[in-house]
Amino acid sequence: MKIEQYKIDQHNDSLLSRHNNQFIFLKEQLGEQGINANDIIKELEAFQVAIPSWALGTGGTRFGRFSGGGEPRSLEEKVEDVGLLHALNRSSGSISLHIPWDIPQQAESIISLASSLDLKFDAVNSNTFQDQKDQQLSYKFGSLSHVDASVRKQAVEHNIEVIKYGKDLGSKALSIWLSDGSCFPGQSNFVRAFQNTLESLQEIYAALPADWKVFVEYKAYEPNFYSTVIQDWGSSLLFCQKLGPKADVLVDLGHHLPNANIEQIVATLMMEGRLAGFHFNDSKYGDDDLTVGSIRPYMLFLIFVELVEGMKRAGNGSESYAWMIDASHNVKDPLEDLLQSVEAILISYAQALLVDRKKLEQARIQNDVVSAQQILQNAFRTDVRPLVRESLRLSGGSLDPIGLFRNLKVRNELMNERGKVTVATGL
Ligand SMILES: [Mn+2]
Repeated sequence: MKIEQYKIDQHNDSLLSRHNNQFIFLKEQLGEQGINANDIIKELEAFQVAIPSWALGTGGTRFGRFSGGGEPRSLEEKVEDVGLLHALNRSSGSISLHIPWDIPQQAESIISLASSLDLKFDAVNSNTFQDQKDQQLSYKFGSLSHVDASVRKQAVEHNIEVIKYGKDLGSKALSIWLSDGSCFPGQSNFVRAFQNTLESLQEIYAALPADWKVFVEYKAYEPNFYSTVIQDWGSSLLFCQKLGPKADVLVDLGHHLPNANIEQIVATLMMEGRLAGFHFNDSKYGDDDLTVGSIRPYMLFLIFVELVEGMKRAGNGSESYAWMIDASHNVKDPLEDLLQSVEAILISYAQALLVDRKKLEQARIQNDVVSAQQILQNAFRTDVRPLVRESLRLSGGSLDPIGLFRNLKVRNELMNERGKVTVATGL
């Protein structure tokens, strides 16, 4: 299924006068504060968030999974789904593949399908957190850190194979999330596990093409419950520093211990020029993988305040980082959930762009704590949705992506095409 541009335009026409009123009102209000709405809209239009191939079907928990209908059954259908999202919001212009769940049989035909939908291939993800059918050695007790060199070798070779698939598709990065660790005290030698992992990563690093990067993602716990080899940003950064300039730290919002100050982590990594990008999601307790901005929107805003600051300091545009949604959908339509997540990201980004940085810096120098808080909260409490809608409209997207998704009965159409009982490959 493909959404025709005229359907988007027709829908926008029906919403346009209401939108214009709201947008013009906000533009004037911002103008009075010396903020040019058009500058912010330009930044929003440029912001692209990758969609992972594993987020297009219903997720699940260890207690079960309640599949919806019309889920993509193949890599082609996953690419088509991301195409639907991108047509609606013009902000989801790339797909991040997971190997071996999404091995492209013919790179050329997948590339041409993707480019017909205006999509690129983002970072490719390796998988050594589960065993595959016909796999020779098991990852039950680890992969890149394993005590047995032959298991490590197998895991290294898998990552190198993933790079090859990514190269064929035009990806520029390998993303590694390592589940290695231990469940019980005494089970693992921390230092040996670190050193084994470093050696394995060095071999993978050596296989990177010249213009590639490797993203090292950390996670505090789960599936291992006592220790994880790459458990926090510090160990991730340590690996990256030892590997070299092509390795950067990937931050996944849900991969921290409760109440971690993630915005400060972001600031530090950007100061060091070692932030690869972000996996967005939200959580209440652990790695809940909920819709972005659904639980802690103020935290997301504070993170964006640091991201904007870091980008400005480095002179980078948003395209210099890898932004991705890493969420799971247990009770929502996956595509509607992803549209909500992208909208939440754009809202937080827009709010962060409103922050008066000169005034904030002044308040800090004067130890004017009240003003500092007020400057941030004034931005956070501004309803920036008209700016986000205007940016979607100007780039050819829908003023109301979820409304149009429902109007066009996209899910019904997908169920007719693919069947009511389908299970997305991979999960
Ligand atoms: Mn992640």
